[in-house]
Amino acid sequence: MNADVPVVRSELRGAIALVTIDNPPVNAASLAVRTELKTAIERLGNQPDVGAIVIACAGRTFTAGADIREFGKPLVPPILFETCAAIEACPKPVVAAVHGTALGGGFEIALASHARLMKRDARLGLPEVKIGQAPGAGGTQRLPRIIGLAKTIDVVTTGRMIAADEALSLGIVDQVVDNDVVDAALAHAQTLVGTRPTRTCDRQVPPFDQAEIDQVIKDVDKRARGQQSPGEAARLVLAAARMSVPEGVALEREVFARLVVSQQGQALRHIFLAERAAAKVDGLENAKPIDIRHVGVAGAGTMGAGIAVALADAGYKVTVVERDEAAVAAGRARIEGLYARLQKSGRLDEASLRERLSRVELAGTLQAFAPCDLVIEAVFDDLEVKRTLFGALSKIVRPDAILATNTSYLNPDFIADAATNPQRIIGMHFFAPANVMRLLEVVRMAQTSPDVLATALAVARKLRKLAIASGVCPGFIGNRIYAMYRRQCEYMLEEGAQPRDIDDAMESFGLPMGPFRVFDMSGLEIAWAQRKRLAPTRDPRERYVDIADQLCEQGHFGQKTGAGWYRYDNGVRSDHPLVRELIDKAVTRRGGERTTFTAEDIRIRLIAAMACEGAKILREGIAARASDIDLVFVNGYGWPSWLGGPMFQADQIGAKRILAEIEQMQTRDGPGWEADAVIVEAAQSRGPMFPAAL
Ligand code: 3H9
Repeated sequence: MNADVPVVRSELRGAIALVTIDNPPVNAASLAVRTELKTAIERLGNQPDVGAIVIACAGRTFTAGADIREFGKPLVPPILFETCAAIEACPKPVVAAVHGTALGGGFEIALASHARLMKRDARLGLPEVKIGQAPGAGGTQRLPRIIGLAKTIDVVTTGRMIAADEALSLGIVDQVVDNDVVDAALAHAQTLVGTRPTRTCDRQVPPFDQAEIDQVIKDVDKRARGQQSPGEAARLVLAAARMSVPEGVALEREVFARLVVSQQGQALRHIFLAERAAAKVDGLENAKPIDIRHVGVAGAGTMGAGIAVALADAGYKVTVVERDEAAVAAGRARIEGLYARLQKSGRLDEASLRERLSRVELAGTLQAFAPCDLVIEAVFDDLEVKRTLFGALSKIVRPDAILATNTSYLNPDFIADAATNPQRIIGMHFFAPANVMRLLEVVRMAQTSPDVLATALAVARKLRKLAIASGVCPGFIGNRIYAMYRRQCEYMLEEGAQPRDIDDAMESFGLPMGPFRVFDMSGLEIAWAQRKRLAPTRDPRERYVDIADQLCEQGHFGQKTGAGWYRYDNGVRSDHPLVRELIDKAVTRRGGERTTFTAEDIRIRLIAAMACEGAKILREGIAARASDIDLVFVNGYGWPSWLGGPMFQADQIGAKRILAEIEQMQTRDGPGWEADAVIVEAAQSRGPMFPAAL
């Protein structure tokens, strides 16, 4: 933004001053906005020919709140609460005209105004917790004076959006408007000329039941699972019951200042900005996405069924093909089962269920794919099976129809090779359960055309998935890094750690489940099959731990067989004596020396392993940015967003310590553990290895 161009303009419409914030793209309350808005309100409030004021925003939305890019830098006054205080104190009535979304500080500007009008399709919200903050410009103090403590706690701790009908019924807005909201606000302001402004801070918090509120706050802490900001926000709301607005706002500022520099605050802002960055994929400047309406899914196993449901949920017509009648029937049952579960959980009503199911047809012949614009294969992960399928599909679908492979480990270039016109082939790597998991790795192959890549990204958006563009390599971004994480987990067993030590360490760090619990939940047999497949090509110098193979040989396939890395009796997990025995033998074979690992040793070693591979992935151009890797782990591997992802965490530990770990891996664990130059250089310069998206 050019510093000389004003971002707030005002004009007189008769006795009403219209103040318009114009700070694209989302009218964030930057320093210039805060300053100019405060100055305009103070000036107009004292201008004799002004009877009332309307605050509106230009462009697509009302203000989206404080400018996130200013966070973490020294705050330059006026800070937003001062601008809000000037609005509330204005001697002339101030009316907010909300369109688009009024979020965070944007909603707080509206709350400080004396009246609020909103467009029917507009939404309000205090989503600060999602970026690791609590509202800091009066939101936790003014909103409870309008809607009470319990409802405000819900709004500030979930960060959910409030639609117009709800806002009206809760008394947050004075009017919901179908036509031009600025015209309506000007008319409303006219009716207020000469009246005394009604200030929210003069209102009392409605009566409440202290025991009920205490319980609500306990529930918030439990649901937050380690994230600080929801609890902080809830406690600020509670303060509104015993403090004046200025006192409560002073407390808000203290909390805000603490959270903004906290590691969680930085991590969550990094993730927010990382998502925006991930949407910008190089090489698509002139690409034209193809219109996709009808999508085929080859294979109706767990993955195929989940993909079909995700597509039907997004409104696509879906054709699912299985090899014979029995497989078609099983596929149909699987898809109906997924929907039945959704219905049982109350997330889908009968009418929507019927509507979605009506979009899905199943067939026993590949010819059924003929009218499809895109076919996604989710058949058995075997190169020849997939090549045969792509060869056959090339003859059935239109020459411009896109073919996507959902392979996790095979080289998609070899699959593309079997099709005519490989420019239209792409990888779409879904994560199970495919109708739930947000991550979609979109794999750009050597010959994939930009239009096809742009189309896959557009489909991902329609599926409400987070698409991360990946290049071709074994395991793509996520599974390739995860494999190195897994290897270090197993190496630590061979050095004397128990699965529980490693799980406890990673769970106390913040992961919802430690690695060995995850392995048991997913099942051990797929990785076993993969290891057997790769055995002939494995580098003999590579350190290899065979405990998992031995477990599989003894039928330990994880939770579903009652035993894996742990024993499971009626859902109760306990250590398994066989696992201990295999670990003891492995330690003895390695010389008998046992290492005692602290939780910190384990955490740092595993993050170093991920950083080591992540740096290589970046060097090879498989991932465009380190923040894309973080997004993969947050959206596909259960990392809570408040940890910011493994690359972010590696920099929190620091390059020097990470390098020291990797150097040990290199001498101890054989090839594959060399530190990339970016890590070595960062350790020397004490700079970051992976600059965050902040
Ligand atoms: C707050 O208000 C604290 C206060 O209580 C107290 C203060 C003292 N700042 O998402 P999009 C950028 S905390 C700076 O793709 P959409 C975004 O990075 C704030 N920039 O568009 C992107 O930039 P680029 C509470 C922001 O239409 C561009 O705008 N508010 C901000 O899909 C377009 O964004 C929030 O947490 C910002 N606040 O969605 C709201 N917001 O083009 C966060 C966006 O360079 N924002 N940008 O990549 C959102 O939820 C969505 O952006 C919004 C638009 C719904 C507004």
